[in-house]
Amino acid sequence: MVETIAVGLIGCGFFAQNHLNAWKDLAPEGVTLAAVCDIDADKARAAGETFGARWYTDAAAMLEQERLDLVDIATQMRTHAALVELTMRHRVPTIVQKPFGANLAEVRRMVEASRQAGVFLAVHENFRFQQPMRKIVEILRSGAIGTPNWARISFRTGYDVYSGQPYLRREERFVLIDLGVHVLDLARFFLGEVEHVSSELQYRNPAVRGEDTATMLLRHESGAVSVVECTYAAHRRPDSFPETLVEIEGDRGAIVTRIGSRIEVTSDGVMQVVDAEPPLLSWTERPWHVTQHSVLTTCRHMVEALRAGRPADTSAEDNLRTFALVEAAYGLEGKERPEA
Ligand code: NAD
Ligand code: 89V
Repeated sequence: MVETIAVGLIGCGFFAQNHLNAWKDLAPEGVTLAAVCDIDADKARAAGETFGARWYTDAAAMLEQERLDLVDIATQMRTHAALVELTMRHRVPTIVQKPFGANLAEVRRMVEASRQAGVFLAVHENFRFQQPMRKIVEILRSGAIGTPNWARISFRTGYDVYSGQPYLRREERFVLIDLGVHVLDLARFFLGEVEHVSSELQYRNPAVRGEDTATMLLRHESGAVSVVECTYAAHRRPDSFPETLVEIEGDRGAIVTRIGSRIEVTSDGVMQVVDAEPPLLSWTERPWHVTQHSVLTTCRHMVEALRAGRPADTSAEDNLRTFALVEAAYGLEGKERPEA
């Protein structure tokens, strides 16, 4: 009999709808969505009533009144530090949506708060948990392409992300912190730690404030080199949203992904196709389903790590390394990445 995990969700906005559904789907695995919270009472009430949870408009009140085993923070980045400070003070294990914080100083403070408290803190960095990305790591570990020494990790879209997330238009630091954080994390996931990063940022869409295109060049500690790209300003057909397209070359072969979660693996001159498309769930729909499905696998991973008493793969300490790459790509072009 597994111990029940009572979850409290903070933030019931656009993306949190996926978290709500994921926690509901994990009920057979011993997870209960006990409480939800949003400063907007209409959103908190709607989430509470739809998902059968008690609802609050004040996170401090929720933490006082509930006995929670896990808090899931799905608010925007500028609110994360204060909410994490609150949950660490209550010694409640916590997951935070990406971007972990608004800047490196905040992220370091959150990591330190979790270290001091000795309490589980992890980042909901779901790209690593997408089915095709996990399959790629499985192929790399199998040795099928030999030692990986070059990669391109690419998220290029013109999909209208602004209709669901209008605040993105107003961000001064935009695509690198919003999307670069995902693809830089994938670069670490596939090729290991990074010793050098350089970047070029572009402002292609005059209707948005921040940079909407980032092209990064990374040298990994292994000696491998990767080109890591993201843009919300591409005009392509077909549009690959929300898929990350990956090419990795090794000394025995290559991995190339195509739209539709199709992975072409060449090993010693022979090419095979692997279908890594996630299933459609009752609450997922195209084109978002690859992302939505990964929310479920990310939440499941968090619960498993918590139950096992080990840090998540995307623990606070791990994600600090990804966040440091984002900051390096913004500010220290061509220099060594800041120490995590
Ligand atoms: P949103 O603005 O739609 O939702 C955030 C909600 O948090 C709002 O309803 C707001 O009222 C509430 N809120 C703010 N401060 C609060 C507080 N102190 N206590 C309780 N509630 C509070 O934003 P969103 O688009 O859902 O984005 C939320 C986060 O999810 C962002 O960090 C974003 O980057 C991330 N996101 C991740 C993915 C992904 O694939 N991982 C996709 C989209 C968004
Ligand atoms: O992660 C995000 O915030 C989203 C994405 C579409 C990439 O999932 O913008």
